[in-house]
Amino acid sequence: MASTLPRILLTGFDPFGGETINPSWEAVRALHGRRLAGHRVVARQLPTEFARSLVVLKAALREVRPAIVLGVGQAGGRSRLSIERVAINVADARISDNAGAQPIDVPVVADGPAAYFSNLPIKAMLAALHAAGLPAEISNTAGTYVCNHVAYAMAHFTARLRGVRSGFIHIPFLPDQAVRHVHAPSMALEDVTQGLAIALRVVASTDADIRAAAGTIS
Ligand code: PCA
Repeated sequence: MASTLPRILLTGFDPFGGETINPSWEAVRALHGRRLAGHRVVARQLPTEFARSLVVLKAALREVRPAIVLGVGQAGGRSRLSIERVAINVADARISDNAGAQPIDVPVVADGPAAYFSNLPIKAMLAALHAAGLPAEISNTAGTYVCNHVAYAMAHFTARLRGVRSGFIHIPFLPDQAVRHVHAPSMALEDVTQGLAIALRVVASTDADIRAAAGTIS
């Protein structure tokens, strides 16, 4: 790679669950090669498959050697850019993945810790998104499908690497997907892409989070 800037590994997924596109891949590929706060963005697509997603992730981590890792995934039905606080050590698939696998109550990493908190400045990211007029939220569950699996693995694989930080953002359907999902909220690709760039700029320019309430009562 020509650039000597520290790198951001930004991942999106291929389509799954009957969709023909995955907005996460559309958004992250739009940022591939971009320079953000002194970092170079490298976008990679992960398969929506429990087993192979981690193989591709591991290879990307080895190749890119990122300082920052941000996973992005589609969360149809969510209305906001959804910054994940935590990833848990369980796979419980409601639908088969793209390879036909449907793990039920299987740990992501045998003998791994129950969960990892994101070590990105999630409240500062949230504040920057809101300041830019983009709907965003802190989410306390990334689900139990391939996204949580990848978010957990990102944290686990990078936990031993000094200075490497990782996190995950779920995004809504795009408008043309929502045409086929009555009542499902959607967000324009330009807004998602801009939101990811804003969030990454915050991550790349600060270690410290801010103190601001963004929890839920239930
Ligand atoms: N969303 C799924 C997996 C791939 C994606 O984009 C999830 O939320 O688990």
